[in-house]
Amino acid sequence: MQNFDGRIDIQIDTFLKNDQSASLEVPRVSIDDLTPKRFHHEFQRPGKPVIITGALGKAAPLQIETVVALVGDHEVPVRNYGALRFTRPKTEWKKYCEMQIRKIKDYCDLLLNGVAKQEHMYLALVEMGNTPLRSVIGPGIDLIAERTGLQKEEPNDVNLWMGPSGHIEPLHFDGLDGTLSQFRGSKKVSLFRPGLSSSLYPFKINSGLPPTFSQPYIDKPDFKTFPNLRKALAERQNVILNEGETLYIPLGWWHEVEALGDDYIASVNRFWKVAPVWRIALAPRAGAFYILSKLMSKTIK
Ligand SMILES: O=C(O)CCC(=O)C(=O)O
Repeated sequence: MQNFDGRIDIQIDTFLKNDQSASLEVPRVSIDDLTPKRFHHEFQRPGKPVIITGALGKAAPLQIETVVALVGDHEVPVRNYGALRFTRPKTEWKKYCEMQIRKIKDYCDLLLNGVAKQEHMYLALVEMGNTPLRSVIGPGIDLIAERTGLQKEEPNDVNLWMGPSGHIEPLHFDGLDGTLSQFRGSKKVSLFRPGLSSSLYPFKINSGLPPTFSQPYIDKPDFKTFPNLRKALAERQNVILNEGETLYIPLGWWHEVEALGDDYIASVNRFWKVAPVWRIALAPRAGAFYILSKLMSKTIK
């Protein structure tokens, strides 16, 4: 059983202070200093996370009023985790979350009146490519494509994430390269390299939860149930992603994302082709998902 009492928090604080996470820094690079050649050699080819600054320009901060004016009437799926889910061990969850269809403007009301925070409701991964909001959030992402040489993984374009401060999107990895761009507010992103996967205890296939998600809570670790988690935590990389910044998350890197501040955040992510394709061998678990998705879309070459 997961222990949620105060004693364990104190032990964790002491543990985290003594670990090596402070020395594992993710570099920041200005968009002006990037060329496709540099990005490919320093970051994409070796599969190294990097924070890109200055790409989003005046589009950040993206205000809720702009979102409501441009796409308020769009109906989208909203993740509803419920007030109690994060008080229970993830191993007791029956499914990842409930999904509700809402108009974006109605979700924004819930963000402003505190209900979204109380009920852990998150507007996540909502495609905005064919909407009027693209004209605001798209140019920064297009600039990133131009300066990094990253190539969009069709058919996805720009995905909107909006949520209350304090929300934590649980630790998981993706089967593609990704960027997360902070259009309003800031986020804390905890990163773990793909080689640490077994120490992060992914859910088993057929457990009801996706095998791309990790079972333990990394900030309330239960070392009795998950003893090897210590190894992963010793290499945790914490990033504060500020408004206007973009984090490159290579294929297979585990990431947990916490919304900071005291009201709401807005972010946009984009998935990119993995290049060179042999990189899937460096992240075998994510590579398996990559190959599976290619087979399913019948585009494997
Ligand atoms: O921002 C978040 O809450 C999660 C983002 C994410 O998982 C991603 O960009 O891959």
